[in-house]
Amino acid sequence: MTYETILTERTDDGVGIVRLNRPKQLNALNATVMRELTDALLEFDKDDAIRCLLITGDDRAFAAGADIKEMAAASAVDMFTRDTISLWDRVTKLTKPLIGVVSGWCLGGGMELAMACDMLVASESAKFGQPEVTIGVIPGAGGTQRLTRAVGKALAMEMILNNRTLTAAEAANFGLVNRIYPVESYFAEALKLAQDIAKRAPLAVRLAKEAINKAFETGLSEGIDYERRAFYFLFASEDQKEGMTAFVEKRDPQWKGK
Ligand code: DAK
Repeated sequence: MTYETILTERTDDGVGIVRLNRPKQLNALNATVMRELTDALLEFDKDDAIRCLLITGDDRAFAAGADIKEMAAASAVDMFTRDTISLWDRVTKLTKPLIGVVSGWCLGGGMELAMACDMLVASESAKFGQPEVTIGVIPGAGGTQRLTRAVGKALAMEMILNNRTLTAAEAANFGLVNRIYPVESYFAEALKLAQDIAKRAPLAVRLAKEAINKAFETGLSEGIDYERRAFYFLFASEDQKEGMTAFVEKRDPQWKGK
């Protein structure tokens, strides 16, 4: 499959990589990027050989937001009927772990895309922000909700109402980012993390991701009930037998994803 605005790559050990590729526009998310990005991620998600997904941009920008030039003249009805951002609802339902790998600008819709990932690895140069009020709108792809859950009300207010940006170190302190590395090595380190996750039992990883995400949608006892049922369900898998037998026999498990 060839794309116009993204590049895709796969490693032999189960990692699917999607790279935003509009460097001159700081990877601004136009309708084509949104469609191609979603298609590529969904394609990897249903490929049994792929166990973990990475989405990245380049050193200068993960993405500087939705494409302002494309949106500038749109009417409310245009925005409503195009509704390109709702494609992301599908991104948030991917079954495999999705790691966002961020360097440079990560703004507006770019930040919302990053927050839709399961984990974030950043370079020391990453800068996170929701600058929509500076161009007369508000975040529209989950920013007011996901950022507030991630960093709390006070900081979310400051970022969204007054364009306060976060450095990579601040984002890590607030729990938005898992790991920070120098610009020279952040991608290689993110890839190592993805390769490690790709070695884990696939069904267990999938159900663990689902259960963690439930924590954002349910009350505690409902979430714990969901977790317990998923835990019991895994005893119906060949991988649970293999994993526990391998432990007892002191060897590495061979996962089948069954
Ligand atoms: N859109 C289009 N082009 C952009 C862009 C953007 N978001 N950001 C940068 N570019 C382009 C610039 O126009 C410039 O292109 P040329 O003029 O050279 O052709 C090129 O990228 C390089 O940018 P600069 O020359 O500005 O580079 P600087 O280093 O000086 O500044 C910057 C970097 C990131 C501070 C600056 O580019 C900037 O402020 N960019 C805009 C950031 C921003 O406001 N982002 C938020 C966009 S609003 C929706 C839900 C959500 C959304 C949309 C719809 N629905 C539910 C439907 C999301 C909205 C947003 O994200």
